[in-house]
Amino acid sequence: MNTLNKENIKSGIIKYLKIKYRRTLDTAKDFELFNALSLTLLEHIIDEWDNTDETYKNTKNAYYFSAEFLMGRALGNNLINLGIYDDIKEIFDELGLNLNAVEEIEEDAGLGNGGLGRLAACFMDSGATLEVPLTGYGIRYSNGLFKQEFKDGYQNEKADSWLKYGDPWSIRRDDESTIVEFADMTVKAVPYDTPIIGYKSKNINTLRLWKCEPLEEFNFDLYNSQQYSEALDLKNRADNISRVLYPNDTGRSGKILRLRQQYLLVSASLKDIIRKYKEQHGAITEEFSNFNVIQLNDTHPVLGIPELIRILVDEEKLEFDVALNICKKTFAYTNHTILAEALEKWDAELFRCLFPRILEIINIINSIFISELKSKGYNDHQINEFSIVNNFNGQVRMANLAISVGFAVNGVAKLHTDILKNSELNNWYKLYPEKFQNKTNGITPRRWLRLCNKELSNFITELLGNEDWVKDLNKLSELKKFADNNEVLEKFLQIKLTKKKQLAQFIKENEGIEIDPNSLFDIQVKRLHEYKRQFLNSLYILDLYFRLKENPNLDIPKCTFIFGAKAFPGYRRAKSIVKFTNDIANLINNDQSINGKIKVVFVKNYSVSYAEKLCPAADISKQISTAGKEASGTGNMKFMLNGAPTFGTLDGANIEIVNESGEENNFIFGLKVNDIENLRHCYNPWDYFNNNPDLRRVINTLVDGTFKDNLNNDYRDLFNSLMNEGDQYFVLADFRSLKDTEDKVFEAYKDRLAWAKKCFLNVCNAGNFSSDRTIQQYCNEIWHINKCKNTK
Ligand code: 26W
Repeated sequence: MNTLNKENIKSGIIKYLKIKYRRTLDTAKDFELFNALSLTLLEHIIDEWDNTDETYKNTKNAYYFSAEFLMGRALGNNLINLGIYDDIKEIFDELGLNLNAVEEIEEDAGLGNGGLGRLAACFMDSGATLEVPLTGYGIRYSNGLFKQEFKDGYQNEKADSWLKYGDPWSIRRDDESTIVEFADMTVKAVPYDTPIIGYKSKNINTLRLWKCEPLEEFNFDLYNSQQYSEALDLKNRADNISRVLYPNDTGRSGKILRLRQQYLLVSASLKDIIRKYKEQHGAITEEFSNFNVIQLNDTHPVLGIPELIRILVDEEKLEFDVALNICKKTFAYTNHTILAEALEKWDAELFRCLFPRILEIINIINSIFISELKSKGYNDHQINEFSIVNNFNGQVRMANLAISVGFAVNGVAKLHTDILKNSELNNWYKLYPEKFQNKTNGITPRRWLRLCNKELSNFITELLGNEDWVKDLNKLSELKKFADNNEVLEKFLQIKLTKKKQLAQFIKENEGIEIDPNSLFDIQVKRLHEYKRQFLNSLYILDLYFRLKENPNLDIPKCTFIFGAKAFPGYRRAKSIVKFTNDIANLINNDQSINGKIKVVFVKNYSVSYAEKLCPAADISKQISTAGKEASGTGNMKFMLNGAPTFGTLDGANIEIVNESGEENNFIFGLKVNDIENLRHCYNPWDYFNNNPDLRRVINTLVDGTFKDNLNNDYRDLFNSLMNEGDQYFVLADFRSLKDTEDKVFEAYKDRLAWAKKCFLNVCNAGNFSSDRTIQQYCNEIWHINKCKNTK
């Protein structure tokens, strides 16, 4: 970064303000400054970006195929990774400009639903920082995940127009566009490249996202004959493919759109990889897999397997067997969930309509696979379980395709991988034990500590004497020697209070609710899903409120319960839980009689940038999924890294978090996986309902008119989910244990320094949850790729 100095940054900003907006520093709006600063920085890194491409050319590269990249904002992160945040802040201060306002004007790139998409984003950061040749391939949705608003407590969805201020960090590469063919239409995939800047490194990796466009802007003949909408029809059909992240796929047309997205992603990306390979190595041979490895992020990009075979056989004229062998050495698959409904299955008939050749290839792969199973002595019943195409309903099972062809299958936390091996995918594990691996998830310490909590970062750096921990998070363990140092703990508490004040201010501005920074911040933020049990949390809070009304002297600290969650638009129960929680918040926040002793805030439009404000301000990280259901969780790691104890079940990565930081520094409750297995066949929620008056009282509010649900029967349906449909997620069974554990929190919170020590030890022990560790394991154990430093 030797070319960057104060003078040329300043002149760069002035130049771009002038040529893009005809503005000067005095008249520029925040979004204009955001663009001008971003372009100035981009200009300065282009050469290093090019050099990194060169550096990676002759070595093995890994490609992360993902339908989601939940990147969030770019500017602040890039400033941190370039190591120039403080310099830019100084320049802005000198110019009388507000850097923070410029950071805040940036829209999140919200091209993902939740953990899976955010993990992909963290992996990109770690890949660049570790200086490994890792490229991300995805889709450039014009609209990311919807913007969430509340009306009368109900969730409303609005289009997310993240591109409204431009996207200065991406570069459109028309010259590297590729053609993608569906049976009924041919489209163009245009790549947009975003630089992924390694932390204080000269390596700049690439995230390449495809935008779908028509081959021709419009049909000239139709336009001439004044059939204007018909003239634009093909354009609209092409644009629709990358218009929005995961449209509701309940109907046939939604399904078709999603399949088109998936095929667009894999077809364009594979052609790109093959073009580059041929430029470097000439004709394709089995050598291909010595230079390329593709990680499939869940089943969404699994169509890449038959598509690679199609390209190799039909276009490159390889034998089918050779093409299949190449695939077997090229693809690895990550599973992110054991929820049956999330394992993708598609009607073969849809494949026939959209890409019949792909279906043909899948059938050939399947018949080769089935002969292998027969020769191994499997019977028809067993073969049917393994079969890629389900003989009974003609559905293509994407996970089966991925596991049968891919050379590696991994889960995302120890428990999750064990469940895959021992139950969910046990038949596969017995067939191919060598394929199964665990790769516990991680988060990037750059965004999730260094950027979002500069106060704590600076303190850590001060204590350790250097910033090495940002690249080597295990260094945090060296902080343990301060765990009994009261001066350190006081300062640590002070930082927490600062972050709570900042959050309180933001919440006041954005949600219009005042919260007390001196209250206990108990935070549950994540996608809304029944298994994550936001409902259990709400029911608990309502019970606490009732008890407080009965006994105003109840011995609890002042508490603020914060929720953030988006519900899938078609997921009725999730939306009812949003409404219920908002109703509870309203009831409690407006009841003067409890003197603000508890408050509930459901922040709207939870996002990456909101998480960056919430995680550093939490006193308690709530991770209360039904044991066995949360594959890993990564929000839990973000809270831990910022010093919040986990209040959670023994599920997903919570288990590893507690192993690292000690049961005494966290609050573990509830049924364990084994308990649930044992209870499942004899579980009766009515037993709990009848035996626990407090529980009964809160559940009855769903049907006794305490809350109104616009006569949609939404609350009756929630009641039924608990009481008449067997309470699948064991909400009633875990209620008492949760409540007892909350009491332990209240007790522990009284002793300030003892509390601070728990929090501090969470920070000290978070080293293992760096995505640098995770990516290093992918490199060593799956991809077999090496560090490749850009030295040009
Ligand atoms: C088929 C459509 C679809 C798309 C996305 C279904 C479900 C999703 C999810 C939002 C997938 C997801 O985010 N899974 C999460 O992945 C994280 C990263 O591995 C894990 O930490 C979470 O436990 C898991 O729920």
